[in-house]
Amino acid sequence: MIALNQVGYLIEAQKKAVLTKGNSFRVIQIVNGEEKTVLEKEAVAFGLDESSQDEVSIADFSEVKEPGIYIIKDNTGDVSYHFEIADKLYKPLQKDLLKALYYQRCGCALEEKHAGVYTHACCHTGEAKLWENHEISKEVNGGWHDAGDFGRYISPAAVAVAHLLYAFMLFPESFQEEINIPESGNGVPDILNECRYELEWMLKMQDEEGGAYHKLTSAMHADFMMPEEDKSQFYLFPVSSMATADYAASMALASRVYAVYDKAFADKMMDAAKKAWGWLEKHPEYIGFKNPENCNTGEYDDVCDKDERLWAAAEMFVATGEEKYKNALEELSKENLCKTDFGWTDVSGLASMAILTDAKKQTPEKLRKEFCDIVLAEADRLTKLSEENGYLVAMKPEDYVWGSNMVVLNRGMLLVLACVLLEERKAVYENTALAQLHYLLGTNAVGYSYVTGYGENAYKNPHNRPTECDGIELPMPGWVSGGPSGIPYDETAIQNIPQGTPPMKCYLDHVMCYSLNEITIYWNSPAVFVTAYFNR
Ligand code: 9MR
Ligand code: ZN
Repeated sequence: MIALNQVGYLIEAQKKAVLTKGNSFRVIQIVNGEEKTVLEKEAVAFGLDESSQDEVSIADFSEVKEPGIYIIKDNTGDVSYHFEIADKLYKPLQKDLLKALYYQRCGCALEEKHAGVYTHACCHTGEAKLWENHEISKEVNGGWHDAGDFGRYISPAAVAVAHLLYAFMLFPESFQEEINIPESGNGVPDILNECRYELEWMLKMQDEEGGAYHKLTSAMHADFMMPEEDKSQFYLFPVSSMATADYAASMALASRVYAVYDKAFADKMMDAAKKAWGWLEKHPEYIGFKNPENCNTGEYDDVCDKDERLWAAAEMFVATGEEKYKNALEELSKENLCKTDFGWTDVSGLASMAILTDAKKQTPEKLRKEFCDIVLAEADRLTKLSEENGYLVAMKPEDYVWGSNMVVLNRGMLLVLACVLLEERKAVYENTALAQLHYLLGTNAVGYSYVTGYGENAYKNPHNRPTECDGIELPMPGWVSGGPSGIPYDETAIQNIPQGTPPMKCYLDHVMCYSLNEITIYWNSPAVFVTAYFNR
């Protein structure tokens, strides 16, 4: 096999393909259907890659810089998929990664004008009952379906929105184009229009005391059906401290971003953030969430809420500059948290993001430096990890968990943040960040591009109810798959992946493989962040 980024490479970027058999290669440009060899070279033996158990060689063709369509052939007769060399290469990808969220909109119809062939009627509009008191109902329509299921959960929502809003704040020039959603053309960038759909729903998810309901789902996951066919009763599940802290953080962040576009909306979100913060003060103890009996929808449980509280303190402080949030931030910073992670379980990296990208630099210099050093040290660690990996991805065998592509992309985000922070090492971090994207788009041991519609061998069967039920052959483009997991959970994966398969290869492009091939809003959002950086 010859594994490479099937979308392709930026003109000035490092370009490396991975050969599993060959040791020399030719780069061939396709010109008017004819093959033209532009480079012949030896590959460099790497040895055994631990996560895939492949003996690989690295084919470095960075010197090829002429824009065009290419393939690579090696001395064993292996041929790569087609790829492109060009500037602004990841623009369409970024657009579709973001547009994918529009397809998750709940509580409205997706019209042909915006959804093309992927239309569906309005879904999930009934009132939800409180799980703990069925006598009480609330209207909480809207938001994005979380994933391949129809549930809507606060922590994942908060994290996904945060990734997107930071992408916009840091790289606004990458979001000038419209993505054809109902609000397009209203004078507000579409990324903010799309996020607002989620934020408006989130505003409804707060109880009178300021706590955020952990989730809004049916009791049991729906069978495979179109969203509008799912008539099950939805419930509001109890408030958790994790969800409430994520809620405060994302609302504070959003209030900052939207202030220049819609002051009233921004103020409303700041009020919601303050109310949530008030709840957190009243409840300093950890209040987790466990699925009650007779409920199997997503749990999103976490054993610790300190990272969520830290993120909330950071966002509240950056948004308001108020002393009490600064004090909380300083206190919570002493907790033993990694401060570099951007996933739904550990959001402490988002606190770093808030502090380090705050243009007003309000955080005391000593604390700021502490966060900065931690982020840069992690970027160095990831760079080393990437260099020591046969497929150039900053992952260890044990990192292939449910949603491993999120780990890859969150690491990409961290590297991008490091690029923003340290000019001197920007080239190095950019290179490593791109290597994570290359892995996602095909430089991996299974030879798939893990984004639908992007790459000659893009996966096609995401675990996503509308995709399976809409009668349309191809899934909508721009969906990131969860990716390989060393410990698969679903039946299909367990039955079909032999024990002992190396973790990078524990993947199936199968619709029933929810632990390997689902889609989620928060696996796309870090991909938007990373690609937006390279589309500046
Ligand atoms: O992404 C979540 C992953 O990190 C967890 O290991 C897994 C099991 O708890 O749950 C994943 O989240 C799923 C959620 O529970 C329900 N919606 C679909 C999500 C993606 O599979
Ligand atoms: Zn719905």
